Amino acid sequence: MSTEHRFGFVTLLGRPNIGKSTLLNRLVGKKISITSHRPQTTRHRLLGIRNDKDRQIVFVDTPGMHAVDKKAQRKRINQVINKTAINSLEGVDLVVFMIGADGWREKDDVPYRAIKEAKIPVIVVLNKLDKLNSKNDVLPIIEHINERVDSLAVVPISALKGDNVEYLLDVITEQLPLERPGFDKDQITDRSMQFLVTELVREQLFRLLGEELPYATAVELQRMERLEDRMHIGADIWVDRDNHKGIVIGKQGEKLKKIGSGARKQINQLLGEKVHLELFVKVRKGWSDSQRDLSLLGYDEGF
Ligand SMILES: Nc1nc2c(ncn2[C@@H]2O[C@H](COP(=O)(O)OP(=O)(O)OP(=O)(O)O)[C@@H](O)[C@H]2O)c(=O)[nH]1
Ligand SMILES: [Mg+2]
Repeated sequence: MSTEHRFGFVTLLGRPNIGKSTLLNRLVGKKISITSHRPQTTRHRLLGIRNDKDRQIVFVDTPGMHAVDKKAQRKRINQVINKTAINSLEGVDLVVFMIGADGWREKDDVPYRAIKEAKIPVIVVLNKLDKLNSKNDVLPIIEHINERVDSLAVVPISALKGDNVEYLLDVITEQLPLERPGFDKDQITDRSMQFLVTELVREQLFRLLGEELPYATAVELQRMERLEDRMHIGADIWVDRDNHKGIVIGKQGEKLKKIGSGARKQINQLLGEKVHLELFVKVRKGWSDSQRDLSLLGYDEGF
């Protein structure tokens, strides 16, 4: 192993929906974190490991940090989500603070406060550069951010299209210590296939269900086993109320079929083989406020 090898931990932090998980997948080169057009898609801390010959960078995806109003605060899951994000700043070498390429929003104050308190070196990433009419529009924004945030660099990118992501990787690498890899070089995440499978089902719920319903759902894996030549997967979709069940299933089961086929495609890709997937909808009242249920779903690790 060359002595020039760099290794370190880098947390991705920012408000919900800014593109943290999209960037994580882009950096790792494989889809391991779910994404959707809705805020608060990510609920767990998840590691994505970028491996190259002379560097290993462990990226930490986090739930979007947000101000929780009094009503939402009552739900234990909302407290857990923000806390998970804050805890992900502990012991890392660097934080990538993500904001929009169109400039600072009030909502960026919440993650920024946590970053300042943590006293970790910061790189600011201005994401969704592709949404600007002209890339030059980002120049005054960079200037503004430079005045506002004490950071090592401000890097505009498009996580979705991949623009400038290789450059970002180089800027990050320079800041990491000269150290040998901390993980096997073929490892890309700390999460099990079982976990990733349940997340891919949850991704479809976030993409296909309307309004508040995705926030009232969770997914629990029931089985994942090879029978003859096929991987058979069974999972329960938890809903909070009786009337949610019918909505998730849809008229003549149409909605659930769509959720199932969307998830199956993604799982096929993840596992590199065709799987058999069965989904059941179960009413589990009050799960998002129950310590026991949240623990079962793994939402309280890292406390
Ligand atoms: N146009 C454009 N859209 C993007 C870009 N990056 C992410 N998105 C979109 O923004 C939405 C949110 O992306 P996510 O990666 O799920 O955002 P997140 O920050 O992980 O969100 P939470 O997990 O809810 O905190 C998705 O619809 C993405 O496709 C980008 O560079 N350009
Ligand atoms: Mg996310």
